[in-house]
Amino acid sequence: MEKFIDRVEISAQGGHGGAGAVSFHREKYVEYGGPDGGDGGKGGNIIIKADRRTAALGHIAPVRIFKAENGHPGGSRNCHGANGNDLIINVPAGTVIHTPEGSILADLNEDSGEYMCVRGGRGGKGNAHFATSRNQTPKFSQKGMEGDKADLILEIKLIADIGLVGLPNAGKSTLLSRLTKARPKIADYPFTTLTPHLGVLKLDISSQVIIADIPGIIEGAHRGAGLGIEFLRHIERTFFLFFCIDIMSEDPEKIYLMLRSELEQWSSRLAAKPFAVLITKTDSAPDSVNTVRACFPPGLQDKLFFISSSSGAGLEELKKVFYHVLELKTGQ
Ligand SMILES: Nc1nc2c(ncn2[C@@H]2O[C@H](COP(=O)(O)OP(=O)(O)OP(=O)(O)O)[C@@H](O)[C@H]2O)c(=O)[nH]1
Ligand SMILES: [Mg+2]
Repeated sequence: MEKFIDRVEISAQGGHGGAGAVSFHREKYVEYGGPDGGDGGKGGNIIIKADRRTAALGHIAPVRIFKAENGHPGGSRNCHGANGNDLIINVPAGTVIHTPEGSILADLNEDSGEYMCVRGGRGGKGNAHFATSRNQTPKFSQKGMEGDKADLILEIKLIADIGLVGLPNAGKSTLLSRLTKARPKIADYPFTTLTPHLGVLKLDISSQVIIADIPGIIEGAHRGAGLGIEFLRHIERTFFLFFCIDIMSEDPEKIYLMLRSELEQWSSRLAAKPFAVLITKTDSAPDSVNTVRACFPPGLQDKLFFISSSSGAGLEELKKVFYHVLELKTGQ
């Protein structure tokens, strides 16, 4: 399977401006024609554009250094050099552009969003501009200017409404495949999911919520344990989180608190999102429901849901949560 590339560092440079020309008007019987060197063309800009057909950043990674076309030099007879063509870099919607230091320059959320990351250099003026009463035959012109340069980081943040958070093997991918047409890999070993997946859950004819399945998180993930927590950025924009916890876990509340604290390490905004706690795989231990329920404090009781992706038990109950998420989404 092709690796899903969701972060690339690039160097972008606008095209160099074309040089202005040094030229003199030539015509039969006119001995001293005036200067007629045209201006150089402007260097091309680089534009990063959100494009619906682009799904990842894999096409950018091997290139890394982007340079727009240079402006063409000016010609005689006041002929203006052609401008360099702009270079367009297509990226998926949801790509954030930031500096290596982390300041966000653009957030290409909309399908048609675009951001001019570097401008091409100005073309130089031709010698026609420099004629004065004291020097009617200037033999010099301006060079074109260099294009702007920038080192940038492009990062995809998937746009989902609900994020699934849980230990590896908690049943997140199974839930996604039960609720949506997405078919992430499912297996009974940890870290089956290595890259985020989205699934679309149709609620009715006109509404849907998008669910993001991400890799599992283990204790210490913020220090790099397991697959780390970098991929949490994919659920930063969700409106709602599902903490998924296997009913067979020894201490479900401890797992819940651990997941929460790992999220907190990534961003307090992420940790503050509305959420539900989904106790998964209830078919494997139907008798444990009450014991597990009792593990959680009173304040969390109305956020607890018991589900089985295998039998479908409890999934109907989730509907009201999905409609609540829809309200959060449309009411923003
Ligand atoms: N009995 C039962 N098993 C389930 C259920 N849901 C998932 N499983 C099993 O649990 C194992 C892990 O499921 P996944 O969906 O891959 O778990 P995950 O949370 O996506 O795991 P990672 O991708 O590693 O983080 C698989 O063997 C599934 O078949 C369920 O409702 N009932
Ligand atoms: Mg998975």
